[in-house]
Amino acid sequence: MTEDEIEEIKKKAIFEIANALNRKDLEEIKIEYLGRKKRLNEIIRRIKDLPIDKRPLIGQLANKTKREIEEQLKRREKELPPSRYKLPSIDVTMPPAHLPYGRIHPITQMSNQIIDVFIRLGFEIVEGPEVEYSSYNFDALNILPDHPARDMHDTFYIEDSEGEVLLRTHTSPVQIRIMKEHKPPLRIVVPGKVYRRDADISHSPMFHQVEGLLVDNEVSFADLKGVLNAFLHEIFKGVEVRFRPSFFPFTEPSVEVDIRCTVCGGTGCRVCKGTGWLEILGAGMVDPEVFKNVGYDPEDYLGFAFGLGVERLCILKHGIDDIRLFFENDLRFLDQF
Ligand code: FA5
Repeated sequence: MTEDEIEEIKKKAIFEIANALNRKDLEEIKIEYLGRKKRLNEIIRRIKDLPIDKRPLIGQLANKTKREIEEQLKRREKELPPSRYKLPSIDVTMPPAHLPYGRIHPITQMSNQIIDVFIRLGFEIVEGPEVEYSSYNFDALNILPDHPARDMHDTFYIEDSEGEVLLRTHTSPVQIRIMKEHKPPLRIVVPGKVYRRDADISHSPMFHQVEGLLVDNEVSFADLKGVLNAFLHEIFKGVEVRFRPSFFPFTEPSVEVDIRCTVCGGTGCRVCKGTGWLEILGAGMVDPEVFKNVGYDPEDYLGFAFGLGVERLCILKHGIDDIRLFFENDLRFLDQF
């Protein structure tokens, strides 16, 4: 072992240190040159095998070289940018962080529940456009040109050169679309969004309806009552139901259906406005004029239709007092369903 060998080691180490690109390289160089069983320490360890007169010189040179390499390593370390991707150690046995689960919106849950009941009763689901011709939304349903529902104050109209176009105000125009394309027997339910210029604690400018339509040769008001009773008893177990005469331009006779107030049980409260009853849907026997508008002969066919507000049902089922809660996207509210 000569001074030249030590000098050679020093030169190589300095060259490698100067070319190190990161702290990991530096760490490897340090181990290679200064590690316990590596180059310089190996020389120091073997000094005892040298002739006695050479030992002090080689020993001093080896120690000096070691110090110089250490200094060079420190200097280069300061030049290099701090390592950015220092990975923390990972404990693979740790349980994972809690991931919040998404859930189905209460209105969608309610719609699905409603549709499920009608599927079991043999109805098919169909959908229609939310942007609709006023001829389908109003005229074909026998809603005359001077009807207040057609007013700009009640309905969102859309500019269109093809004719009068609007955001549908109910799901009933889908009755027209289906009857124009299909011959009876028909048994459909239509879930979907509808739009009106309404906004207070029980009315929203966008809300959801489920429409029902059944057309066949022999259909009676008793069939309508039977289907709606079966439906309401599925959703509100054991609740008392009443049918009240009403008016819709597209059904004759027409009814509104009430259930016993789910909040006070019928004694009268703020929600049922002291009446003990809550209106839940509109329904009736399809008006012969509507059949004529879609090309059916009213002598051949009879039918019933109904339309219910999904938010209304959801409010009554869960005892919620403000419809706007459904659309504010506050997770503290939505997480409860
Ligand atoms: C209709 O929309 C008729 N098309 C229903 C119908 C269909 C009758 C077939 C006969 C045959 P009405 O305007 O009453 O009817 O609305 C039906 C339900 O929608 C109401 O009972 C109410 O629950 C709900 N509703 C009406 N306006 C709003 C609103 N702005 N926000 C939330 N729910 C509403």
